Amino acid sequence: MSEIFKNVPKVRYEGQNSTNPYAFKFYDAERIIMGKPMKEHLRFAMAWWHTLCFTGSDMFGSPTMDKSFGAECGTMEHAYKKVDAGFELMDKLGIEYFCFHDADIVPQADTIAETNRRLDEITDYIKEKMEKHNKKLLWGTANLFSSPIYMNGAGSTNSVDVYCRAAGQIKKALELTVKIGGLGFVFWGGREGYESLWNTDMKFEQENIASLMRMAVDYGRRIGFRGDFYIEPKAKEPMKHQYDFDVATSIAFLRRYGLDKDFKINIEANHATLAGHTFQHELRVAAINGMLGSIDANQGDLLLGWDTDEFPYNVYETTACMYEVLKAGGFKNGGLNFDAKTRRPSNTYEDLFISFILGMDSFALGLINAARIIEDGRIDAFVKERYSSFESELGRKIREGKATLEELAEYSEKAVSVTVPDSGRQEYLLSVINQLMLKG
Ligand code: XUL
Ligand code: CO
Repeated sequence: MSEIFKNVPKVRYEGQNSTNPYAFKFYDAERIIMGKPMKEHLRFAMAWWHTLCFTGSDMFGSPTMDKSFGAECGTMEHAYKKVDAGFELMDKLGIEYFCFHDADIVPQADTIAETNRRLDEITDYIKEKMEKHNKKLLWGTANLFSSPIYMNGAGSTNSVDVYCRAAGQIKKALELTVKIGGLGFVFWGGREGYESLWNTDMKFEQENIASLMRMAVDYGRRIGFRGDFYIEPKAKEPMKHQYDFDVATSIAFLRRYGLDKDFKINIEANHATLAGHTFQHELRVAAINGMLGSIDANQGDLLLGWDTDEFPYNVYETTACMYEVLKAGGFKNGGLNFDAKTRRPSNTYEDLFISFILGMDSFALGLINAARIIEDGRIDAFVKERYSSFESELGRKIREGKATLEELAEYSEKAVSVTVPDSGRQEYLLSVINQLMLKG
């Protein structure tokens, strides 16, 4: 099979002083950090859609990138070429996982039967390549947002026919995920929301979404899917308001409908900022609820109110992210999926590789920094000390849920005086983080 990215060599770790654009400066796959190789902490994944399908078109302009890989777009030959390109890219970058939507991997046919046949055919080929190249599927998903039939949503649609079509697509995507040993299955509710409450029955729609997820879990478990289901929260875009607004909202939804044992959360950095949260906030909310599943690694632009899906370069953000991941005990089935695309004017294959190198190095640095912050211990010690007044007998009683309001009031009345709590010392802590992250 002929090489597609001829100008790009195998990318290797060369260290911080390398000036080779096709080398990792920080990502050293086998380097041990807190007892585990970097690659096992980070579990990088390639997103099929942005990497192999996205051609740079936007609301105002046509494609700027060639993703034909030498075949005519919209043909099965093209679908095969995308597989070849994807595996070459993963090999050259040392990426072991990938993620896909059903619609990413084959052109849609006129009938469902033919589309499904094409999906079977291409996943035979993908499976063969996975075995040969030692790659794994981090998660699969069904695209329930691009087709016009989903304009009012999939699980939240007002049309029972559309709802059944969505069910059929989920069924097939689950079967494909199981066929190639996927570790996860994502629900991103791109159209599960509303444009106007004046035409919307919110309760009805949310119950239907939950039923669809319940049916997916039942079927998935029946056909041998042992991985995690994920909700990927997003506040808005394309809909004005999306039901899976943020991590807290999604967890409340999962618990309300009894789905929280099968689902975890797939947190995307840019979605966090669209919800008005930091990435770290979303990770923390998931972690403290035991729901931190997987991550869509990208970065938004805070000056823009939409989903720019940039390759991450903000090392403060990647450090905070990896700190949360390490503190939560690392990934189990999840990983870091680059749900990221090169900017429209960065339109060459070379830009594509360099973008991945940027993202992988940024997360490698984040991991190194996070481990250093944990090993240094000052931050953790400070936080522990900050709450130490609750180590008293009364404090412990409160934490164990054994105290009453009356006894606390009585204690308070007897206490000599209540003083202002100790300083939060935020600036000091930030200077510790700078000191650990940025060596002069
Ligand atoms: C859209 C988005 C999706 C999901 C999968 O913002 O993040 O690509 O990750 O459907
Ligand atoms: Co995403």
